[in-house]
Amino acid sequence: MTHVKPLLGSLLAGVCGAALCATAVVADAMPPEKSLSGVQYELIGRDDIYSYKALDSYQQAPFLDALVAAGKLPPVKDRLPKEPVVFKTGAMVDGIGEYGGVFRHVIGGRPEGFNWLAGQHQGWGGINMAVQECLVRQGPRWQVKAEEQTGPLPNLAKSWEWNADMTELTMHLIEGAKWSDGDAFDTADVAFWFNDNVEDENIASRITAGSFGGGAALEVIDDYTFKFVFPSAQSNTVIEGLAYIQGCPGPSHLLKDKHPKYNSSARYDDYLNAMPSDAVPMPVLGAWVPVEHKPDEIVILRRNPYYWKVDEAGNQLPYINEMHFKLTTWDDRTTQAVAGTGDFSNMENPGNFVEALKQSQDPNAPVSAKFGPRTLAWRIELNYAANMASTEYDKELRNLFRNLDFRKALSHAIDRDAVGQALARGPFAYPYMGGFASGSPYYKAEATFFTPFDQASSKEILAGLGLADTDGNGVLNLPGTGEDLVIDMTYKAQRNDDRKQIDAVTSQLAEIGIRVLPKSVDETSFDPMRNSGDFTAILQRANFILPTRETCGNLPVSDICPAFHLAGAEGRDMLPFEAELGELVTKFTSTDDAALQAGYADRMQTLLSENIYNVGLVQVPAALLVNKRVKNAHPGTPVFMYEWAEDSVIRERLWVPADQQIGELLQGTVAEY
Ligand code: BQZ
Repeated sequence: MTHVKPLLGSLLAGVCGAALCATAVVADAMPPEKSLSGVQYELIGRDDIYSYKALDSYQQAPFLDALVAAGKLPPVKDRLPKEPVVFKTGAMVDGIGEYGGVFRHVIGGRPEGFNWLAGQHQGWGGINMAVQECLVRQGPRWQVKAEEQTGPLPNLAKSWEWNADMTELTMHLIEGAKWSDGDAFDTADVAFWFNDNVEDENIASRITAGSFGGGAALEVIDDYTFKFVFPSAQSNTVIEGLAYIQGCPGPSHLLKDKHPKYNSSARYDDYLNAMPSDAVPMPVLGAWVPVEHKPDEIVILRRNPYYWKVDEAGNQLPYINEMHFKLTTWDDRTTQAVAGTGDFSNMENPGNFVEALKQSQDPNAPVSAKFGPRTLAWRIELNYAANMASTEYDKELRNLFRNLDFRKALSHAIDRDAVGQALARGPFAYPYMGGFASGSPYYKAEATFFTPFDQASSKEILAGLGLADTDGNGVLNLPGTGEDLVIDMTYKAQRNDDRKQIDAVTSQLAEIGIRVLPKSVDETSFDPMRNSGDFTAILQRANFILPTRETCGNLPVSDICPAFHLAGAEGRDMLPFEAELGELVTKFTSTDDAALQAGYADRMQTLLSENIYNVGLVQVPAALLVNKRVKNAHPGTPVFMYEWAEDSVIRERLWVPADQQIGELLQGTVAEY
């Protein structure tokens, strides 16, 4: 029997049922954590990175001159907005760049489609973020000093203000920016995104209307001004929800006609597939436009001649002409970055750490590797929607999941040190108990409940729940249906590290009489599967760092959030702590007081870990690998903090000296519509 720390004594009253008190609460302090982080950097002011300003003159990538001369493109000054985003030289480590060349990404995902408004992803690994631009921006925020951490940075919305009682947020869009096909970007696009996607319940938008400030309404004021009207007082924190992947308008001039609201013969399925993955190019606001997609091979993007950002010398960005996304595997991304055949990797696969670190020590290695804090964490999500189960067996299983004692039995049965060593030998992994990963500014070890490895407790708890191996086959039988306790556990087929953890968990749970049946799902179709709620359990990596980022994936903030606890036809049968979790999110977003927010986050962390909302496994740090020939990749850029490194490294500002540039496959071309 493990000890219960005095600090956690108050918990006993709340959670242990009379018969189980001796074993049900086995809480302990988190073991000490050893940091591997070797990163140091200087923090700067919000406005030191970029501002919005008209310059006297503008230049463009030289090959565009011919297109302008041939009348295929308007002159650069007419393609740029009135006041473009101007990146400041002082914040660029290698300064103003040279045009041209290729940036080679390697990714494990495959584009699901380009209708991100309807929730589709484009294959991850930075391709989503190359095409989507959002109202505000999180990536570069890691560089901003604490005193100026007032929220995300501007992007398509260049400024905003609140009314006196904080119920109306007025936002001002950049004026005169254009989609990559030359169409104007304005409030028509924002209204379409919000009114016809976010607020349409038939569409699995990445932000849900109900959770955004308690149900906001959008009012268009003029072409470049709109406001959100909230039912109750909000704070700046609500703006966090308007960054990637949530607040990113799409081309309404193309999509509107395909939306059932505007086209009586269109169905929602047609709308979802209005921008299929092979229909390139499509209009984007991002710095590069997909112009070629060879399935399972490559997606090639070319510079967007209408991109609305420049440097202080008036050079239109991006500097790099062509982006490649080779479609292979996530492990290959690291292998290729280390070998120098790829330019970028979020080294997040512990299986590669030791080898990659060794190779990158060589001064001639194409990349160097430095670890940041632990921000990558894996967990098991159990499906709590018993009232949506389609069979008696599923219903019994889901009811078992809903029982905290059962979740404790699972958690105690997992040897997290062994799971960590199965991923990578060495000091990389640290136990994860759900909630915020340890690299989150909101993580506190003292607010985190730790359930140590203790299979004797697991067995006792399971026996107390009436689970016994009645047919002697080594697997416990469910008291109701009498069937074997088998948990189908879904994971992403392409993720080796997930697979290794499934294997470890399968053998560890077998030791307490629970059979895990691993089921792999292709990463491309994983999201629709998860959103449908049609699974028993999922093992996957979660990136819970901020309460406001992908909130729907983690917390009960609306009927479809999180996917592991959907509301059925009769509504959601809440677990005892879920209402409070939802309220904490509302409280968190309705204040700007950092101390209050930290308090709410601590409470979330406690609720999440003491109730084992998800069964945490391990968490690891990651290291960003960028090829040394690429300039302006700021040292210390974290793999994942406010956003993934693809955004934090500010790719539109990256450049490669002409003599080190790699030949472009589609030299001289831009997207044609
Ligand atoms: C980074 C990221 C950029 C999604 C995805 C992927 C999806 C999840 C998550 C990561 C990949 C890379 O992560 O692993 O390093 O490049 O793309 O978007 O795991 O399956 O749903 O949240 O971002």
